[in-house]
Amino acid sequence: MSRQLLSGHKVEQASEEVVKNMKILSFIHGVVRILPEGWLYPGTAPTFIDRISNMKFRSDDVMVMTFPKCGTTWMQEIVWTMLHNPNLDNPKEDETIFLRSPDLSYDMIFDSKSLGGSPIKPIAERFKEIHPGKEMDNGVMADILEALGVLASLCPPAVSYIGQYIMSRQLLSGHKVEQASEEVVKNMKILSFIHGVVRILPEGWLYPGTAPTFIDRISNMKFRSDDVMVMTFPKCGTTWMQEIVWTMLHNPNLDNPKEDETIFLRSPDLSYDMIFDSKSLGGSPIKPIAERFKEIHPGKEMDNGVMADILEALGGPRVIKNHFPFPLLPRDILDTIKVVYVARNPKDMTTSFWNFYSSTNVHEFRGDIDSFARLIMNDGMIYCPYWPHVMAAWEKRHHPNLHFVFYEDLISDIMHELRKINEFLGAGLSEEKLEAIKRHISFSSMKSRVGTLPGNPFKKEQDKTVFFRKGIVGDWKNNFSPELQEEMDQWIKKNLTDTDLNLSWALAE
Ligand code: PPS
Repeated sequence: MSRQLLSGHKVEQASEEVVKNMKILSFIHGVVRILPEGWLYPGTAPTFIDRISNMKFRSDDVMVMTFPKCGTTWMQEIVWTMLHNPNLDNPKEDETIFLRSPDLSYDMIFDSKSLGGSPIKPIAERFKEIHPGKEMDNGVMADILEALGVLASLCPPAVSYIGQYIMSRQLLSGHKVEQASEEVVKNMKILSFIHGVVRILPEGWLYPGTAPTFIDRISNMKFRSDDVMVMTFPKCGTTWMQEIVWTMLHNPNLDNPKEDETIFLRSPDLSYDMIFDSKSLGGSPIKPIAERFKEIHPGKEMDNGVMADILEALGGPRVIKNHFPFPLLPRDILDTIKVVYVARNPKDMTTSFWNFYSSTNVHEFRGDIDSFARLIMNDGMIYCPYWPHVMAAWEKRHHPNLHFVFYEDLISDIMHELRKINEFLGAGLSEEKLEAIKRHISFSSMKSRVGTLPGNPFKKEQDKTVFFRKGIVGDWKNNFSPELQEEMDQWIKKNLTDTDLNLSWALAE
């Protein structure tokens, strides 16, 4: 096990010898070392340390900080008395100090499981008063502190270590993280996820093992009111829409020299870090990204992801790419930023996705399109499930800050769609400018700029068609067997039953 804390520290399991020598039997979740200093703590500590990193401290907080047995309780009583009991007549002085001056390092030690199912009695009672019925397994101190009037973390993550491995973890969004089964990983036939694969519940999103860190980081991000996010399930027209939005906002006269900069930097991808894991890609992210990161933070390690820093340094309005679905983003994100969601016929998405993953040097899928499509339908491919992704956006389509568009509509009447996007963004572009933009974002024009659009990093050999492959509607017909067409039609129908999303045009005639 190794894990990185929000503080940047590394977590390692303590050696068996260290644990044995310690001769303390109650650390049933193992013992960890936190590096580089080497702090030794019970196995649950990383959860609670990350929770502290997310806490909102107040300007009138006073912390008593000590190495154990150095006078903590004495100093707590001095400070509490001065601030809350100067006349020595506050009836609260009879309350246990555990509640008057709660301990940030309590939860890792008074682990409810190792102490027979419950924290120290007055603490358990206070916790139950605050949250009747809530489990105490995830720690109690954040809630107790919050109820004291100290604003605790936004929505703390919770990790349960069972034995030596992370078996389940809670994201700031409230989602649970589980390791994907060995069978799922084997069937996926992609070798590059060296940090394993996780499922994020309840929807069951399948992502590389580093994803939880980055999803939590997004939960803590400060979005700006002029941010525009392009959100899609992969291969549904993300890059096309990024180029449309970026051009409208930053290059309406088609004379911005920045148009020659790679789209990775002009429109950074929130879901990049989990995929372009620097370790699985030989030690460094895609070159221009690595270079930009080094400019921003000379000497800083890239192991912890690069995107948050690159985004932070970007001037506005930022055009942010993102493949994560709404349920994994901050719940109120549409109150702050604008989102353009692009959906595409899942049959064409599958065709594009399979072609891409069969021919890139990033994540090489070793299998035919039938097996790939079946993985998509059975939620066994990375980024799946597809439907909850689309439906979560579809349900929000009337929100004034969400623009929902189908790839197929972009293909069938691009001017009509450009006008709508122009209005949604408030870009105020003339018809003439939109006509010029239409030419600039055409498939052939974008393909000719493959060097700045995401062509190069993916190539196996010099091949422009890996990314800009066909750019048409209905290519599934050239790739699907009749059986696969039928299976996908049934899958589409089944998933749209009881919804008001009609994709009859996506079915076989
Ligand atoms: S990714 O990797 O998920 O960001 O890919 P994404 O950009 O979503 O999807 C790639 C597909 O979009 C097509 N594309 C376009 N189609 C029409 N017009 C333009 N300008 C355009 N730009 C990109 C691209 O060709 C991929 O689809 P397929 O079907 O594979 O050709």
